Amino acid sequence: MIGERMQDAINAQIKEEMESAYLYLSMVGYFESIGLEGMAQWMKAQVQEEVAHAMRFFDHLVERDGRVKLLALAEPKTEWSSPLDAFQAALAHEEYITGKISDLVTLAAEENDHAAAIMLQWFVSEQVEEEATASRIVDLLARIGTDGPGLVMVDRELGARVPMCTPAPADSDGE
Ligand code: OFO
Repeated sequence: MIGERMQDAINAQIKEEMESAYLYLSMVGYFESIGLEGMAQWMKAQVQEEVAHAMRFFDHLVERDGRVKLLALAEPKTEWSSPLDAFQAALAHEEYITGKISDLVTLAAEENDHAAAIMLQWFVSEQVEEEATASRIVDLLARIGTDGPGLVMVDRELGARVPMCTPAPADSDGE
């Protein structure tokens, strides 16, 4: 059975992960609106990843007889001044999430919650990757500036990202 402090903190983290998904989904809309479909595709895959992160926390609570309590999500921003501005916001958001994971690790130690500590190790490594990926894209976009062909190239590269899972096509008999 999970302790109450950790249960509340994990419920709060489920909200953080879902807000990450919501923010990135808003960025999908932004990239679609300016015709950068590769970046939109990349962000769609990121949305799936964030929902999967929320589900890891959700499942951890359920497995340990905790109670899931979903909290209201904040409305995300909808406009950015450029693709670089959007990816800089994504990087800043990942840095913020890294801080949240770090707080959870500290709490797990305080509470002597070894199960949570082990589960959180995956997130510690994942955040290193999340920040590195966003940072690499920010660097690329900063280097090309507003150069049209460069932007098209980066858009094409990001569009090659494979989503975690693709929904099965609807049955032809309508089921
Ligand atoms: Fe869940 O890692 Fe991004 O936010």
